[in-house]
Amino acid sequence: MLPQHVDHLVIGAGFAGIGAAIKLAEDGEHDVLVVEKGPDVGGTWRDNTYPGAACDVPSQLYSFSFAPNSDWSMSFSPQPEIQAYLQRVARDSGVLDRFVFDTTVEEARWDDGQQRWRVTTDRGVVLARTLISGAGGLSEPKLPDIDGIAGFQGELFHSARWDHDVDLAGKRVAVIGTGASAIQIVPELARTVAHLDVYQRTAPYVIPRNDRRYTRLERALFARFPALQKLYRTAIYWGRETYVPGFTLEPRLALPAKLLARHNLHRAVSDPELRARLTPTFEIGCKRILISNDYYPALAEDHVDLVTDRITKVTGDAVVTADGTERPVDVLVVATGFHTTDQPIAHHVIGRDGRSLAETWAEGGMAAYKGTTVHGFPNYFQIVGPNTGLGHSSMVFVIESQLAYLRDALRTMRTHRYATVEPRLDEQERWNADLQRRMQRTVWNTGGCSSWYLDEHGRNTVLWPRTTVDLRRRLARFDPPAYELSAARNDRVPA
Ligand code: N01
Repeated sequence: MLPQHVDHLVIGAGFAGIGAAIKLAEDGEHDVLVVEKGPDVGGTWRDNTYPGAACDVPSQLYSFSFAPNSDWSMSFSPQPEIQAYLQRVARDSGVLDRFVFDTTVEEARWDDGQQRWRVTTDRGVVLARTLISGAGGLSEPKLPDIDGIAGFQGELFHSARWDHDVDLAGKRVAVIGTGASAIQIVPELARTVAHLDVYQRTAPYVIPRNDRRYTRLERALFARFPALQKLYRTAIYWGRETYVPGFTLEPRLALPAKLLARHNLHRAVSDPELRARLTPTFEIGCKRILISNDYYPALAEDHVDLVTDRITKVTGDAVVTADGTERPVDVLVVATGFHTTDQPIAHHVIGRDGRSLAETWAEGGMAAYKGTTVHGFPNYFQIVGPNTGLGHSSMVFVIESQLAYLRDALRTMRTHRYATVEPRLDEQERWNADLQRRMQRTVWNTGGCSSWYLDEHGRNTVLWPRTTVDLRRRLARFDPPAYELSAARNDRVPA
C-alpha cells in the first residue's frame, strides 16, 4: 500500500534517488517516498548488464563522497560492483524502507489549489509537497529507425536490455553503434561469437584505458586511512577537470588527448584501410571520448568486420547496406543510445498551467533554472536536469551538488514557512541565455559532429559548459531572490 501523502516524492532509485533519500534523512526529512519502476535500486547500473559493462570514470570518483568504498577491485569498476555498491549504500544508510519498487509513475500533476503534487502511479495516488525527479538521462533506450527492423526474425535487443538467455557462442552477431556501450560490448563478443559485424556510422576517438587491479595493500590502506583515499579521489577529480578548457574554450588544448587517440589506433591496427575508416573526422571531445584497450584489437581480428556503409534495411535474417551487400545475422545488438533530449519522464510531469514538461520544452528545448528547477513547476527539483551533464567527469559529483541545492531550498522553505518555490521566468531565461552564449564556443557546438548532446534544434541542452567547481559553487546555496515564493494557503494536509 502506498501512503496517501508524503512530504517528498522521489522518482527513481539510482544514484540520484538513493542520494536524495539519504541526504533528506540527514536533515530530519523522513516523510519521503522513493518510487522506482524497476525491481531494485541501481538505475542505469541495474539495467546495463551487457558483457563488459564497466564505468569509464574512475571508481574512486564515481561514488558518493559520503560513502567511500575501499573495496573497488579495479580503477574502473565493472557494473556488478557498482550495482552492489549502490545496494549496500542504500541498505546501510537505513533508508530502504522509504523505497517502493515495481511501481511506475504514470502522471505527476501540480494541484495549485492544494499546493501539492498529485502523483498517479500504477499502484495508487500519492500527494506530495515536493517532487524530486531522479529518473535519469540515460534510462530510456533509443531504438534505431531502420527499414524492416521490426520484421527481423533472429534475436534482437538493446545494449541496456541485454537478453542473457541468448547463447551467443558460435553465432553470427551484429552490433549497431560505436558509442561508449558498443566499444565495451564488441571485445567481449569477439571472444565468443563465430562472426561479428560492427556497424559504424561515425568513428569515435578511443584513448587507452589505464585500468588496473587495486592491490590488497592499497585497499587495506584506503580502509585504514580514509584521508588517503580522499586525497586519491581529489587527485583524480582535478586530473579530469583539466579536460574542461579544451572542451569549452579552445579545442587545441585537447591536442594531447588527440595524439593519444591516434597512437592508440596506430598501435592496434596496422591495416591502413581499416585505420582510415576508424579515424574520426571531427574535433576531439565533440562526442564523448571513449576509453578502451581492447576495442581496436578486436576490430583487427579476422572474424570481426567493421562495416561503414550505411544500413539501408534489415531483412528477416540479414542487414543490408547501401552498397547492396547483405550480411546474414543471427543476433542483432542495437547499442544505439538513449532518449536524452526527449526524456520520457517529461511527458508525465504536468505543471501549474496544465502543460507537461515535454510540451513546455517542445519549442525551445529543455531548460531549467540552475539545471534543477523549472518555471511553471512549483516545488519540482530535477536531479541531472538540463545542462548538468558532463563529458569528462563523474555525474555523482553533479548529483551531490544538486542535492546540496535541494536541501538548502527545503531548509529555506521550512525556516520561512514557504509552501511553494518556483524559479522566476526572467531568472530562468537569463540563466539559459548565458548558458547558450557560453555554449557557442564549446567543442560540442563547433567540433563538427552530431551527438546526443544536441537536440532537434541543434541546441546543447545536456552538458554543463564550465568547470564542475563552478557548478558546485552556483548550487551551494538556494537563492530566494530568483524565486516566486508563496506562503501556505492552508496548513492542513488535504486528504
Ligand atoms: O550510446 P551513444 P551509448 N544506425 O548514443 C549509433 C554513457 N555510458 O549507449 O555516432 C546506425 O553514445 C551512433 O552513431 P553516431 C555515456 O555517457 C557510460 O554507447 O550517432 N548507427 C553511436 O555510435 C555515453 O555517452 C558508460 O553516428 C546508429 C551509437 O549508435 C552514453 O551512456 C558506458 C543509429 C550510440 O552511441 C550513451 O552511450 C556506456 C542508426 N540508426 C555508456 N542510431 C560508462 O562507462 C544510433 N547509432 C560510464
